[in-house]
Amino acid sequence: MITVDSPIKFNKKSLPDETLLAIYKELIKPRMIEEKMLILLRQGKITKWFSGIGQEASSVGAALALSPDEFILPMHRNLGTFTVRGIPLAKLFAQFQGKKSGFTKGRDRSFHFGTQEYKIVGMISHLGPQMGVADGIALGHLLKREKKVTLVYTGDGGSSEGDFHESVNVAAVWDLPVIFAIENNGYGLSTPSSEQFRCKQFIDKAIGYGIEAHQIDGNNVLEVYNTVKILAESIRKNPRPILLECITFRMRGHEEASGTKYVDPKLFEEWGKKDPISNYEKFLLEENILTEQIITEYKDEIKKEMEEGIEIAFGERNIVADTEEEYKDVFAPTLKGEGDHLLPLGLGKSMRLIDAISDGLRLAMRKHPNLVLMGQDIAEYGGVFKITDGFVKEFGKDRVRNTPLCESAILGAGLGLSINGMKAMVEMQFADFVSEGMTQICNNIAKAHWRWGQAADVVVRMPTGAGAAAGPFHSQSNEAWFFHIPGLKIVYPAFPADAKGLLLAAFEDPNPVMFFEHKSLYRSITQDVPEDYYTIPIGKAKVFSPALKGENATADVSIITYGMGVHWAIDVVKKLEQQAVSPFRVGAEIIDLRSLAPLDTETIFESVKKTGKAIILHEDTLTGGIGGEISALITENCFDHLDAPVMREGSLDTPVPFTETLEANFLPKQRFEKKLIELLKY
Ligand SMILES: Cc1ncc(C[n+]2csc(CCOP(=O)(O)OP(=O)(O)O)c2C)c(N)n1
Repeated sequence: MITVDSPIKFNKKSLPDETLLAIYKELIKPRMIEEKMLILLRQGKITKWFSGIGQEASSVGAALALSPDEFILPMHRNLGTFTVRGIPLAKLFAQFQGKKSGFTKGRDRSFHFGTQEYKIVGMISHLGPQMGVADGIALGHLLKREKKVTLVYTGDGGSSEGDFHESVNVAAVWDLPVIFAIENNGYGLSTPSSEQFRCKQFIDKAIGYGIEAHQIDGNNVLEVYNTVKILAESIRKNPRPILLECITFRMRGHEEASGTKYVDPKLFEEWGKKDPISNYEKFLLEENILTEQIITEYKDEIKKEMEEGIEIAFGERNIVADTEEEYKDVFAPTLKGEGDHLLPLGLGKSMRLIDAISDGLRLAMRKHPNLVLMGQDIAEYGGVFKITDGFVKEFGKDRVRNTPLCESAILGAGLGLSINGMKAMVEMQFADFVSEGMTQICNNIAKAHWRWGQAADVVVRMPTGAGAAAGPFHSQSNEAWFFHIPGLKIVYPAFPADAKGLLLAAFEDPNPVMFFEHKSLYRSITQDVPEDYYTIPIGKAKVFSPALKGENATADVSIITYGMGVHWAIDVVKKLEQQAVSPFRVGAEIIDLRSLAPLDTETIFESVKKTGKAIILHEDTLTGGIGGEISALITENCFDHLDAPVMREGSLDTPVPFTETLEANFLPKQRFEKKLIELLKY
């Protein structure tokens, strides 16, 4: 563990007395709030507290050094960030108390919130994802030619996460104006640095990323303030990431319930002498800048503000749950016009699925100048499937960005761009690789609006599916991973015209959309697609009956499917029709879901109530697939109309095999035919 001087050596440089006093006042405020919180905790009036006592200087010094319109992304010990930014204490305490007037309406705890008003983006529990978000915010500033710095905190523990590596790496490659402030307090929960990393100090890590680094005494508020001021000024002129290691110590346990048994008591004694507040106070008194009278004045003022805040927050009635509101806030409302179905006007042109997606993407880039595309090899190379071929020429490299292999940081950057007023598309090179970014999608992006009202305007494109003998890591169907996550929209078109209209709708929608594109359909299916701009509403299925002939013909089975399943269903129905599987006429309504979330249950139920028989088909493995959910919905809602059990068919419950024969056996097409006949015979 690295130590700092005791007593701390302050250098006021040319700072005027008023500034030195203002810094003092800001420094004691979080300490006073914390001391009060610890009392409330003992009284059982609050439930949990992560203390930053001993670390106030790194939060306060940095926040004072930045301009109020520059984003800060704090962690769980940075109360000083919130107080310096001037958040009214009543609102802050209401947040801590889970009251309605808090920043998350009681939905998330403590510092887990963001606020555009105060330019703070609070953490999610997973720690590391903050850094990718900071990258995105900084990228937004860079692209808008705004000379602004973004500062993100992490701890010595959180810096072991892959997100640290990815985000610092992306920031380095893209010259992003970010200060990565590492508060090195020697512990990650109970784990000492010696069991967390092998390098001596964090500034050594910066060498590997090719970026600049500085190490400072994190307990010396003037050193933090002056350093961040100088670095921020320099970054604004010459955008680049800088790693700033703040050496400090946590004077209490990880959180109050965890105790401090795992810390050598000598450390508390040693670091107690290096307390950021008492040392600074002593310095100012010795310099005759501060007096006992001013100290009392400041403390009385803060005490009054605190007491008023506590009274308001504690006086606010507890939240009464309103289910409708809970649902409503999962998604950002679509602005006027965004949800409208824009019909195509012009004539169609024959396009393969891949051409239609490329065309949609191009039109979206023309329509939304703030849209940024990010993905591996998508720039000059045009992406592995060539969907963005030629895009760099038309839109430039700023907006069509090759990324390092850093899925998590890039998805985080997508959210960061959105926080900074931009739109983002992230192309997964293959849908399989999205597992690298699950936290960002499922915990950060999906929950942002419900947690603190921040729209996550991110489209994630997912080249998916089997059929090319590509083995278990380039063939998976993983839409069900996301189907279970509130806050995500999922689109999965089966035809070129739908793909284009739905992709354009996804870019109109301010919410995160997972856009699945079946790789085996990219070049195998062609359709007339309108060349102009149009959208198809997300959440609307399409129904058709391929084999029904004659005016009075009726369907006697509903096949509910999507993606490749739609084409398998059409083939099977046509085949059975041709064979005239006697005595059963195959009158089928195929419901091409097109969107999986929101799911068009109305269309499904309407069809099933008419036909009385339902089968769900998907390429995804059967167990835990979306078919199970649809089956349950049909049983619950259409039971009186059913003439047979609801059936499902999907791929085998194994990983996707490589060899062609094994893959064909894995996929459900053949079994579906048998199941369908079984259902018709029922
Ligand atoms: C991904 C993840 N793993 C584990 C945890 C549990 N956890 C919360 S804070 C913490 C320690 C963090 O240490 P550090 O980053 O050094 O910050 P400090 O608490 O010392 O300020 C751990 C292990 C978590 N929140 N998220």
